[in-house]
Amino acid sequence: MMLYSHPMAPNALRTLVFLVEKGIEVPIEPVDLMAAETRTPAFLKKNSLGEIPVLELDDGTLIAESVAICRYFEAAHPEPSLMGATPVESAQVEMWSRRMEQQILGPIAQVGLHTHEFFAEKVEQVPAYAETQVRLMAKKWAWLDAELSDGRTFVCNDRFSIADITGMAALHICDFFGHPVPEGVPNVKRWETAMRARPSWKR
Ligand SMILES: N[C@@H](CCC(=O)N[C@@H](CS)C(=O)NCC(=O)O)C(=O)O
Repeated sequence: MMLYSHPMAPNALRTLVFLVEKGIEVPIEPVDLMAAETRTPAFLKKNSLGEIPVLELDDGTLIAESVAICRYFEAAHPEPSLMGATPVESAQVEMWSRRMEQQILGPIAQVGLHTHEFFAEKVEQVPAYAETQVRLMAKKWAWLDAELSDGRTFVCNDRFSIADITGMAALHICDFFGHPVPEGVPNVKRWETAMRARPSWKR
């Protein structure tokens, strides 16, 4: 088994944090993003989208998409459950996973895509669009703050899950592009402090 990954890449980081939280050790082959190793013909054979992470199983099966890789490990190692242990929990974690991906990770990722030179050949960059996404983030943090106003530490059912890990990936992008969580969202700050204190974040 081999995980093609890089700790600086937010989606790869999602899988890495998931594995640390599960206590699973997997051999990792670093892929140098900045050297465009994801865009070489050899890597494109592993993932035609030229993106990490990619998991290669011993029989040659290739699994791309960070959440798909997490789902594989959740099924193979159910404990501790990070994607919900019952039908209701699974649905709730999925709901929050999608919310954290679409409402939080998505907009901040668009800032990176539309401003960093690395992505210039990948998307038609519109820096003004990035500015709209920075403004949108303020609204999204406020939305999450209202959701967390019941005092819970974690976004779903007050139990750590992959939905929090997706939020951690968003924090990582916020750090990289210098867009910290703004003032005035104390409930988000409480969640952020808890995430940054986790051993998996420090790893
Ligand atoms: N939806 C994919 C997104 C993967 C993705 O965007 N990977 C980025 C790093 S975070 C990448 O490898 N980019 C390489 C490139 O654009 O050349 C997932 O969740 O795994």
